[in-house]
Amino acid sequence: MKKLRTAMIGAGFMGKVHTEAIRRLGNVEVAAIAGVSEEEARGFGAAVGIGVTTGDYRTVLSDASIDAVHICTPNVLHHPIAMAAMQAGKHVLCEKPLTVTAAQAREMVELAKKTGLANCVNHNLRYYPVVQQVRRLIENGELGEILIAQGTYSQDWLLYDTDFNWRLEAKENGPLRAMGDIGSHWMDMVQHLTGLKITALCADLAIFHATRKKPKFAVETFTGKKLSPEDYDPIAVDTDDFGAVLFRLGKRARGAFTVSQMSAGCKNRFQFEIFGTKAGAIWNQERPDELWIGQRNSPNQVLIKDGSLMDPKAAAYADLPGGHGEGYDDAHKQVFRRFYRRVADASAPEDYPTFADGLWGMQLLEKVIESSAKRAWVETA
Ligand code: SOE
Repeated sequence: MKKLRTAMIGAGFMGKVHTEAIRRLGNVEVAAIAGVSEEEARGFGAAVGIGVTTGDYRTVLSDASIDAVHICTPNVLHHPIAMAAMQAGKHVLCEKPLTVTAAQAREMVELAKKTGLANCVNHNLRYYPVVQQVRRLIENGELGEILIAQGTYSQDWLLYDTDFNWRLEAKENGPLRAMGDIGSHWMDMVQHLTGLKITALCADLAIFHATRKKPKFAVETFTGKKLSPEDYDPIAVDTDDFGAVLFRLGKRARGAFTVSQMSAGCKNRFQFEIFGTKAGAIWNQERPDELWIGQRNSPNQVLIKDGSLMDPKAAAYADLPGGHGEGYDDAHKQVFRRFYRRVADASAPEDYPTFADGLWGMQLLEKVIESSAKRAWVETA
C-alpha cells in the first residue's frame, strides 16, 4: 500500500505530539517539517529522524508529493497557512482554536467545501475511549434528558508572572487565550457529547497578571520553569488568564464552566460533569481511563476503560485491553486515523471534528468576548 505523505508545519510542543501520533498510524509518513526558522525545523528533524526541513512553510506546499499538512503554529498563522495549503491542493488538519476570528474560519470552511479537501480541527479530547462511552450512554438515553453540564479546564503552567509562552500575546495568539486555548475544547466537548448547541451565554474574563516578564528568547509550551531573573523583559498582558461562563444548552439544559491557566496543582485538568433525568457522568482528563457514573437509587459506579465491556461504538476508540492505559497521545492517534481514512478515500465518513465545528467554536468565542465586554447575557444564534 502506498503511504500517504504529510508535512508538519510547526515544530513546538504540538508539532511533536502530532508527529509521534501520525507515525503510529503506519500508513502515513511525516515527510517534511516546516518550523518558524530553519534552525528550529532542523533541530526537531534531527531529533526524530526527518531529513527534509525548512523555515518556510511555502516550500512544503509547493512539493507535489505532499498529500496533507498539519498546522501546529501560533494561532494567527492558522488561517493564512490553511488557505494557502488548500489552494495548493493539500488536505489540512489544523490545531484549535481554528483561527483568531470567525470571519477567517468561515473563509476556511468555504474553501474546504469548494476544493472537497479533507479538513479537521484538532479537538482530540473527544476521542478518549470512556469519553466516547459517555457519548453513547447519552445517545442511548441512559442518562435521560440532559439537564445540567458543568466543569472546568484548569492548568497551572502560567501561574507566575515569570511564566511565558507565545499564547500570552494577542498578536500571536488572538484575543482569547485561556478561553481560546482550552475553553474551546470544553465547549466543543459538551456539545459533541450531548448533541445540543450552546444557545446563549454570559461570560466573565479576567487577566490576573496585567504585566508579565517575557523571556528574551523563545520558550516552548509547558517549559518555562527553568529560567532565571536576568532572562526577562516586562510586557503588558492582553489575553485572559481565567474565564467563567454560564450557558444554556439547547432549549432546556443549563450549565457553567471555568477555564484557568493559573490554578495551582491543576496540570491539565479538563473535567465535565453531565447530569440527566436518570443518571450522571463525570470524567477528568487527569484520570483518563476512569468514568464516574452517578445513580439516584443504586450505588454509583466507576467504569474502568475496557473495550470488551463497553458500547461497541465506544470500544472502537480503545486499541488496548483493559488495564492498559490510553491517554493524550492515543486520543490524537484516533483523530488522525479517521482524518487520514478520509484523505485516502473521499467517501469515508467525516467522523472527526471539521472546520465547520471550528467555525462554530470561533462564533462562540466571539460571543464570549462580547458578553464579557458588555457584562451581559448574549444569544449565540
Ligand atoms: C496548552 O494549554 C495545551 O497544550 C493546549 O493548547 C492543548 O489543546 C491542551 O490539550 C493541553 O494544553
